Amino acid sequence: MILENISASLQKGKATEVKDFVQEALNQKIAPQTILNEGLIKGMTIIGGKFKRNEVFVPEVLVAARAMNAGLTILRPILVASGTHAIGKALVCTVQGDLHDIGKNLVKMMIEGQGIECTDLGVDCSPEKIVESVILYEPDIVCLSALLTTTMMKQKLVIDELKKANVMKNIRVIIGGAPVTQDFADGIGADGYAPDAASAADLAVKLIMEKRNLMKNVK
Ligand code: B1M
Repeated sequence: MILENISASLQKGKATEVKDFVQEALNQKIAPQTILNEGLIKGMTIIGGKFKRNEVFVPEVLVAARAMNAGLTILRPILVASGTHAIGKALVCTVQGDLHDIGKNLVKMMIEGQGIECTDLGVDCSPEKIVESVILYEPDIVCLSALLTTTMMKQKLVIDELKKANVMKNIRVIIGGAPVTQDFADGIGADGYAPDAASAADLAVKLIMEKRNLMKNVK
């Protein structure tokens, strides 16, 4: 019932209600992951379907997205609490031309939950900005999110620019987002693809561990 309330309030864009229901669900000892998947993401998926069928439009989707982010502010500390000490560093962003940030925010949250320190570059990030940030922050992992078929090719552009800047050997690039697939990731030379935020976090840990072992063998 409470999960349905979260989903319904999110669809109406009622941010305060969503926050209250998320808190109530936590008080009822419902697992944070269940609240996320069966409350927040479920509501957003329903809105996505209505958006596709032209039953709702950008303003409704925008308020629903704000309500989703409001709910995530309550869940965030709990979902990231498991990470105690940093095992590595990640840079997360949504690529140039793309303003969708909910999936990216979830990836950041899950990665932090695995004890990986995260720098969030936000949305609409140009390849130049990403290259500069890689040089500045020296992350182990770069996470690129793209939600539009028109922006997924920007993920390739970022990898091309990272190669040109000669920094690919120090990092591992993970890509994801609704239109992205493993085949696409393989085709553009990404080090990994994850279908969802939790898998992205698992993959980040795996790649950091592999990278550490590789470095050890080189020394
Ligand atoms: Co947009 N939008 N949108 N939108 N929007 C989609 C993506 C769309 C599929 C809707 C549709 O038509 N059915 C469609 C894209 C079509 C396409 O390209 N094939 C679309 C469109 C067309 C547009 C505009 C062009 C609409 C317009 O203006 N006419 C416009 C573009 C703006 C721009 O970016 N330049 C636009 C705008 C917007 C809003 C601003 C209104 C809003 C975004 C608000 C925000 O993010 N703050 C919005 C929203 C909310 C959506 C939908 C409804 C929901 C997206 C979402 O947040 N889902 C979306 C429809 C849909 O997806 N059903 C849609 C929940 C989120 C948890 O899922 O982001 O997929 P998602 O993340 C998942 C996985 O993809 C994965 O993990 C998450 C789950 O754990 N993942 C990764 C994501 N990044 C990852 C990175 C990884 C690994 C996994 O590794 C690094």
